[in-house]
Amino acid sequence: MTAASRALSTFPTGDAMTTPTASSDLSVAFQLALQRELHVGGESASPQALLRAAAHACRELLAQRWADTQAEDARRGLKASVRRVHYLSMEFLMGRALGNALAALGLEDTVRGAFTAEGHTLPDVLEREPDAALGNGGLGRLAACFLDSFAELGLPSFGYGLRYQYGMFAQGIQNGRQVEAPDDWMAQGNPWEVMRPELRYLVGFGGHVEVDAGGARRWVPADHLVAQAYDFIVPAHHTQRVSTLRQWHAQAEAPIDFAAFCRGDHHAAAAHRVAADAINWVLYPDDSTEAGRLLRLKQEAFLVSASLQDLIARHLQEFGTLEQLGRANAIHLNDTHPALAPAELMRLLLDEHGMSWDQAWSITRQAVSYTNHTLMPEALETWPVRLFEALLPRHLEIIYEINHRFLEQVKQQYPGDGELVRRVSLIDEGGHQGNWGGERRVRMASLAIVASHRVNGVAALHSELMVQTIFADYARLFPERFHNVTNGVTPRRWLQQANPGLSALLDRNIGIGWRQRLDELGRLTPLAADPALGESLMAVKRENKQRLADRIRRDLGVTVAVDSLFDVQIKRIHEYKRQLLNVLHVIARYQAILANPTADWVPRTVIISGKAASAYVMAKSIIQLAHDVGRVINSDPRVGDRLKLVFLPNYGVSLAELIIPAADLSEQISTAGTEASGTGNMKFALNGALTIGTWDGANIEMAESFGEEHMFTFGLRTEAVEALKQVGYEPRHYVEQNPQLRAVIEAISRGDFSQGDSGRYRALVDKLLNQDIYLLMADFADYVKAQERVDALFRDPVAWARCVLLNMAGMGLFSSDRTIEEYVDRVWSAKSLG
Ligand code: 4GP
Repeated sequence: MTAASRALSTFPTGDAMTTPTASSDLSVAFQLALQRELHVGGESASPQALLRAAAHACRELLAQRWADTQAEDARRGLKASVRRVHYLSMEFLMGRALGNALAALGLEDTVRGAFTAEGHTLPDVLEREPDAALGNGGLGRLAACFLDSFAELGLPSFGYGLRYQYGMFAQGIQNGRQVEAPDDWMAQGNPWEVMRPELRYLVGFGGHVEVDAGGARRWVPADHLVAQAYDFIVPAHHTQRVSTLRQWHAQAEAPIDFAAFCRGDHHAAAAHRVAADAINWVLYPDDSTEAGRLLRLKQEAFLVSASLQDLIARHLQEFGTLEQLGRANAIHLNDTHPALAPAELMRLLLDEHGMSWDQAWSITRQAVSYTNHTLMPEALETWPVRLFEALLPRHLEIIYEINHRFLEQVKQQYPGDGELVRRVSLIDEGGHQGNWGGERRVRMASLAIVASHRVNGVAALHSELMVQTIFADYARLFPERFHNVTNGVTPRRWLQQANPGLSALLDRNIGIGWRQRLDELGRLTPLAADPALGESLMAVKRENKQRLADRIRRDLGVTVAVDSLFDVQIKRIHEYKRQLLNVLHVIARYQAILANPTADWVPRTVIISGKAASAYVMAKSIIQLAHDVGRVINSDPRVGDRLKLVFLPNYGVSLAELIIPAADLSEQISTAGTEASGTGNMKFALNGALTIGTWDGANIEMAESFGEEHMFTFGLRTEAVEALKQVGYEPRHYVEQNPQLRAVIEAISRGDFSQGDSGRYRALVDKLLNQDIYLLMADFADYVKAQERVDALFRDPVAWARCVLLNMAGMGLFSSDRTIEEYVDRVWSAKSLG
């Protein structure tokens, strides 16, 4: 039995639930909703009206499933071997919902027919739905995949997040430069969410701590906000179960100051309301200002407090007392953003529910677990003690007490090691100069580790490096706490929904079992050498490429050759992910084509997409360079179809759903040891792209699964990267030694791609020549060689298709269902509590 099928038999399946005749129910609900929409909106059914009608209709059906799921989970109570999981995340990158809901409910055909009757196609309507882009990148999308697997596996669970009014910014391009605009994704409302008027909690901020006669401490906040719950329901595809994303919306306790209003001071009357709204305005307020930092900490505290109050209320309702809270509930921190949770849980248990410290701490440690998603040191959040004093004074006291008790243990275990104590303390005592002017700060990752019973990384290499580097001291203190759970992606969205052509091909050749148990893709192995299957596979790929080519022509006015090799890199723009290395290769290829135009070039279309953080100057410069280089190459008649470089703006989930099925080559080229896992790498391989990649993140486990000989690996490995840095890395040396690389750098410096403006990329080139901390210069030559191997294989379509099939055959492991199974086993199960 596979992991996933075992899970399906362990967890509730929803079999006992009433099974509505979904199609006819939906049809009726849809017609009613449509009539309502038409009545409101005028005579003809616009795609938007159809979208709203279908969403409302699905929501009705899902609401019934939600109620059944909750009732089933509540009945199970403590008898369950699986605890209810509360997944706290500041980001959920959900994307569009309608396509997924229709597929899960089995209603695509019904709705397609209804839309056709109104004169519109299903894809046309689906296209109108805005992405719910309430996340930044990998960890937010992972959280969305997890909600899907929670539902599919029937895991009792809640995802908890914030209901941001504006998601990640909308990226526009002007003269090759990124410009940011608000992403007003709810401008037309959000037909999916269900407001829960009965679920409202007060969250305090500021104020002071009082001590009563008995010595008990109590927080008296200066202000309160009301947290209002909105639910988004995520359906399973093969059972009646659903999972829930509960998002908190902040409201002022008194929406207006009526006295001020009557005085005519409308500004003052609305001040509370504006302060409350700020919590929900945007994901990641710019933290370059004090006000921005304060708002971010407030958002984190708000998410944590509302979620834990909700959990406690539910637990009390089901169990009557709190003693078993830690055994019955897992509280998972998706990175450090919700790392205040242990302090808030302690506060609630101590101050609001009168528990002793020891009991509260034991419950907290049982409940809490934490995933780290990056080794980038700048991502390890710390907050000035000063901000805590102003905003969360009681939490700060609790953190001090946790720290005191923890450091006492450390001193006992390692007497006399003051350096260790300083390093592991939850408080950075400051004193050293740095970005923060040396002030005392709370280390959120340290709090998360000390308060958790499990800490995990997201791929084997990352988990290993995590305990060897950033968390080495803690791993020495608590070796049993650290584990690995390699990421996965949901095959529902990323194969079934994004690639119906390939899904149908798989159904015909290996049956439909893979849709529930992805490891059935292994059945492709013996079929991989079948040229007829290879041909059908490439025919599906060609259709997907055509769709993307049409989109590129529509959006960018660039015509790309469908039979060229589609070489794709889509992800956040970051120096460590090395989009720049990709662009350098494109320039080298361009120069080589010009030097040798009659050679037998494999035509290539290089496609890049991704957003740069608004304050990240170098990342924005890389975007501009990609545009400059693309403009020159794409309009050079000497090159023609042999090479194109396009940058698709406004990367997001739905754009990825279009691009990934069309890729031949997946670029996963981070410096070894920097990409925690990657999940795009998995989506590409699942959709029949080969990978050119470094020995980094989950690339390694993918290569091990389908054979390293079936991946184009290149570059220094982690130990070699470290060794090179140790001996003193000199990027210039590589440029001097390699005429091809020198020519590329010189062309950029001369202004060949910037209309002679030789200053435009001076900072970028200087950084490459003098620092190059991500070792692009060192890896360039090997990267170019790997690209030549790509060309060679692409020239042989039969061999290429065979390799693609073998890649897919090895991708069964990388389902988020398997990942969640492992979380249950290693992190969330009652068993993990010992
Ligand atoms: C990302 C990592 O960069 C990526 O490698 C990983 O696959 C993903 O998390 C999910 O684990 N990290 C972030 C972040 O998104 O904000 O640190």
